[in-house]
Parts: sequence; structure tokens; C-alpha cells
Amino acid sequence: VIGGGEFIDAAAAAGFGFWSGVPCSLVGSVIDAAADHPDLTYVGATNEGEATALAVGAWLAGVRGAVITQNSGLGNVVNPLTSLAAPAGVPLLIVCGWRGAPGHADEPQHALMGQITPALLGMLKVDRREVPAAAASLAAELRMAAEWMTETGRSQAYLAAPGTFARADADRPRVAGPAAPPGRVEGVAAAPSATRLEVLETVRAALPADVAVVATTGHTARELFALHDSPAHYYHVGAMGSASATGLGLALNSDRQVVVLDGDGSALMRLGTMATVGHQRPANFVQVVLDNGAHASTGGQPTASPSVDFAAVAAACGFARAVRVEDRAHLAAALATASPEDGPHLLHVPLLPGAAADLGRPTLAPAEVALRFRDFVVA
Ligand SMILES: Cc1ncc(C[n+]2csc(CCOP(=O)(O)OP(=O)(O)O)c2C)c(N)n1
Repeated sequence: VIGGGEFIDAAAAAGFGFWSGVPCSLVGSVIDAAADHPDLTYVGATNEGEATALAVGAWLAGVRGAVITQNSGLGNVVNPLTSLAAPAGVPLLIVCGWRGAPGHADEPQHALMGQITPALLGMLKVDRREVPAAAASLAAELRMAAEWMTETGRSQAYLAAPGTFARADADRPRVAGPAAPPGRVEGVAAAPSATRLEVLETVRAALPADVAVVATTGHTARELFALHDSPAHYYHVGAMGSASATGLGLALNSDRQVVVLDGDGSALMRLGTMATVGHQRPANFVQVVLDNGAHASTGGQPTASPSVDFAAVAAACGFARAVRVEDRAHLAAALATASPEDGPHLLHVPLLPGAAADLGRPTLAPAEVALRFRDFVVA
């Protein structure tokens, strides 16, 4: 039985500096050790997909990312793993508690996933490694894992059946961190007065060149690319909903200001990430919700956004400031006053419908975009 601290010490020495996940009792001692380690960051995520995108964001800031999940959470991992990490060639370390493993009696909800877990990882092209039985082998094992990941750009998983890791100390004090006070809300709700392309032009003109920009999938990333391509841009080509978690992982691992250009459909898909942002309180994080009330990229199907007050949600989640943007001049002013010292900021921008005519797609491959962006971020 390996202690969580023994595993985490070896992983930290191999350079895995950022950890995020959702607990499983089988890997509880690993989570505790990651949270306690002085050189590591551990972020408790609202779901395992958010943890996956957070770890991708860390990698984009030059820090190796790791995800902790129960195998029942692999379903949540699938989308950001297949359509964000894999195309970008970003390798993640996955530590996965294996409930329902063959030979271990378990609850009915773990029976099917327990059986298919190794095959599912195989289908996801995640290489499976074994946690060594002897602690003395851990350092070499994790070093090899890290080297293989760098060479191949592929993710690797350690499956932890019962008895792989020591159980967590149930009496250990666990502190959630201070509660974020509710943020302040500025501006009044206004009718839309600009298209996304016009708003993106305003954003581009307002942002200094050293800001890192993460654009959500669909028309937003495509219009940003069409307007202007830059190493400071990260274009999500998939992983709808994960742009804010990618940006959060980046903001927590870099001193740069990070601006996420999100959609209403995307923000709603993973609204829980607002709670993680608010609780982590990265001062250098800005989320701009471009709200056209629709999934415009797939044909304009309406979203629930008319019923959602994004600024109120963000402020209630602990964003320091949430702005109801009234027009483009207000947007420029709100961005100019979004200091990287006093965020997180949320800017809710109502949009007129419509997309640029003959909209192309980023001509660089996602892996090229990722490497170019990481070079920009760490420079
Ligand atoms: C997980 C996932 N589900 C569905 C899609 C298909 N899809 C791509 S863009 C998009 C709409 C996104 O809506 P929104 O964020 O509001 O941006 P808009 O299209 O309005 O710019 C959808 C549904 C996807 N890429 N990923």
C-alpha cells in the first residue's frame, strides 16, 4: 500500500505541479497530500471535466497538470480530454479511483463502469500505468511517466483499485479556504447594440498585447482568428463550456492577465466553473460572456440565457466585480478598469445576432496553437 504523500512527493519531483479533481475515497490520501504539499496547487473542481480543462490551462502556462477522479467521473472527463487535450497534444496525468474493479465487491452503480474502465481508457487513447507496489520505485516511475508524456503528447492514467493507496486520515482537518465575499455589480441591463464581430474589435483594441486571450469554441474563436491572429490567442476548437476552466488553470499558474471570451451557451454548459473561479479568486482573471441568447454556431437555437442574470450569478459566486455592459464604449471602459490586481471580473455583453460572412477557421493545427500560446504565456 502506497501512502498518498509518497506518491505525491514523487509526482512533484517529476514536475507535476498542478492538481485538480473531484474526490474518490480510494484516492483520498493522494488528494490530501496534493493539497498539503508546499510546492503544489490543488483545486477542488465542481466536476472532473472542469478539472481536466484546469489541468490543460496549467500546461498552457508551462506547468504539468494532473487530474484526480473516480472512474464514475470519467464520463465528465471525456469531452475536454477528447476535444481539448487530445487535439492540442496536451498530456495529462490522471489518477483514477477504480470502484467496481474485478474481484472487489462494490455498489451496483459501480458495476458496469468498474468492468469497462480499462477499455474506456484504452478507447480514449489514455495509456495505463501501474502504481508500483514498493515506494522506492515511485520516483523512477513518475519520472518515466513524465518523459513519455512529453515525448508523445498523450495522457496517462494510474488506476487505483482498493488497497492501492493508503486510506485518508478521516480526522485530518480540511479547510475550504475563506468564503469569497459577494462581488459588486455595475451597470444596468441594456438592449444589445453591437454584433460579436464589433464587440471583438472593441476587446482587441482595449487589451494590452501582454494579455492572454482564451476564446470559446465556434464562431467566437473563428471570428477572433479572422479579425486578427496572435500568439496571445488560444482558440478552443471544441470542448464547449470549458474555456473558462482553461482560463482559470492558466490564471492560477501565470502572472499574466487572462481574458476568456465565452458564449452564453458555453458559460451555461459549465456554470459551476463560476463557483470555482469565485472561490479561487484569481485577481488576473476576466470572463467576458458574449450573450446572443443562442447557440449561434450551430444554427441559432435559443439558450436559457434570457432567464439568467450572469452578472448576478458571478457576483454571488464571489467574482470581485461583475459588469452589465451597456454598449461598446462601456465595454472599453470596463476592460480598461479590469485591473489584474483586483479581479476576478465578469463582463456580461448582450449581442445582436449575426456572424461574419464567409467565416473561416483557424488555419493552424490545434497543437501548433497550443505550443505557440504556451511560448507566449511563459515568455
Ligand atoms: C460539448 C459540446 N457540445 C456541443 C457542441 C456543438 N456546438 C459547438 S458551438 C455550439 C454553440 C455554442 O453556443 P455559445 O457558447 O452560446 O456561442 P455561440 O455559438 O452563440 O457563439 C455548440 C452547441 C460542442 N462543440 N461541444
